[in-house]
Amino acid sequence: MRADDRAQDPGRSGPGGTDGAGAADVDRQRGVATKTRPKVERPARFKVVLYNDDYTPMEFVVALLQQVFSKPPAEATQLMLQIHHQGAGIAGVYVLEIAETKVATVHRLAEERGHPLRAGMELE
Ligand code: TYC
Repeated sequence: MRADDRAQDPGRSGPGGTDGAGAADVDRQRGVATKTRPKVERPARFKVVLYNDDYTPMEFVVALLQQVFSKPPAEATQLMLQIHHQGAGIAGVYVLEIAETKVATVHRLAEERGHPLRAGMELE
């Protein structure tokens, strides 16, 4: 699109667009131009926390961080060691339903193998 087309482009949206939200509204009774801001709320996000324990094998945690949290191998190893040394670490940040599913998946995979690995969620 050319720069001089942009001002009249009916396709754009969002603040200042032509979809009503954020457009200047005229209060005809008082003749006062007012502006309505659209209220767009971001969904809450949750940190999925992995806790250290003395029994879950390091290799299991590294594999889980790759498979469940999509960490590249080197990052998964680093994060596992950080959890091992510091007691806990953030495996990822997600919206509620995804975070809940990640926690449940960690617990299911750990239980299937007889490991005591625990995960939890914290509001970001
Ligand atoms: N501390 C475990 C061990 O020495 C390894 C481990 C790391 C366990 C991270 C859990 O979230 C964890 N085998």
